[in-house]
Amino acid sequence: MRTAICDLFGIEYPVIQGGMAWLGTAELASAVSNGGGLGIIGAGNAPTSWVRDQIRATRERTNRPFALNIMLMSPFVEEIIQVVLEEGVPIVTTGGGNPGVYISTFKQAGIKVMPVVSSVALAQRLQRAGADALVAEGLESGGHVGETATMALVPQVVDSVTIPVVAAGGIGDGRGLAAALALGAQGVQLGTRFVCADECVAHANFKQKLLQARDRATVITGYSTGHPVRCIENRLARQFQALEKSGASVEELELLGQGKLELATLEGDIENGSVMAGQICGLIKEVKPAAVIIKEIVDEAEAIIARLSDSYLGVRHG
Ligand code: TUI
Repeated sequence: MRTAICDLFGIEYPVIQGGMAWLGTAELASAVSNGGGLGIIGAGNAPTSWVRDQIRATRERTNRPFALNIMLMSPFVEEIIQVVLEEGVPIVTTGGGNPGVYISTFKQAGIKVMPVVSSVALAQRLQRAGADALVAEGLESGGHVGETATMALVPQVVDSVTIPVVAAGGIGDGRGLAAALALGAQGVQLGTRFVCADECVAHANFKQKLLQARDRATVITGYSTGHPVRCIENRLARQFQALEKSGASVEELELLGQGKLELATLEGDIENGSVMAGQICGLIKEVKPAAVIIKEIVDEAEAIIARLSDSYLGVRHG
């Protein structure tokens, strides 16, 4: 299964790992890249020293292409860009904001840029600014979310630009990949599914929480802060929602959220921490190696596409 995204990034399969804060480490990114996908180190709010170490550790574990995700709400964005340039990171993805002003810096250094967008307007602006590809992320995804669902967003972004588009949000298996290709995307990005990879450093409690989750396990909190976040409903989410309902200030809400992602992902406090996860969490039944996750997604999508190509679909469904 080759698409324009495979050619653009020099990868085998059009399967990309979301650049998750705390969880997109060298272990996971290199495992995904070694499995034929594109692994992404998630810079999140981490300081530059951590980011530099992860880039070097990824290089020690793989000689295949990998990317770094820059979370644009981080206080360290400018310094992280310097690290990207110094370390010669081949591909950058961005999230949580408009990376327009930084794109020419990356392009001049020969770095490929794939911003995450949740609207047609930003997609068009970033194509004009020189982006090589885009991730169109629907509100089914975990963490920071936009307002449009993947099924509606992807074809509209695809129609509005000429560069390749990767679909994200609500994709957890080969059916999602086949559907994304049907919508005109050239690949998929999955975050939540890769949390339950063997190589992901998420605490066992965090992985277990996702394995137990069902279709309606997640909620969106933080609409009133301007940074809505999808996470598993737990004590923290309910506390956050109650505080929002009472008309709490953005400062108060942000204070409650501080440090809570690390608390859940690494310390394993899945009641008082922020268990960011997408709506596909109910699809995840097993923790397995990243390479197996990728292979199964690709094999399943290929089988579906072959079946859908059958001249009379009814024969298989009788
Ligand atoms: O970035 C994400 N997902 C994230 S970032 C994150 S870290 C975090 N930690 C604590 C609180 C909040 C976040 C967790 N999950 N996804 C990519 C994404 N980016 N989705 C939507 C956007 C986006 C939003 C606004 C992209 C651009 C944008 O631009 C606004 C503008 O200026 O037009």
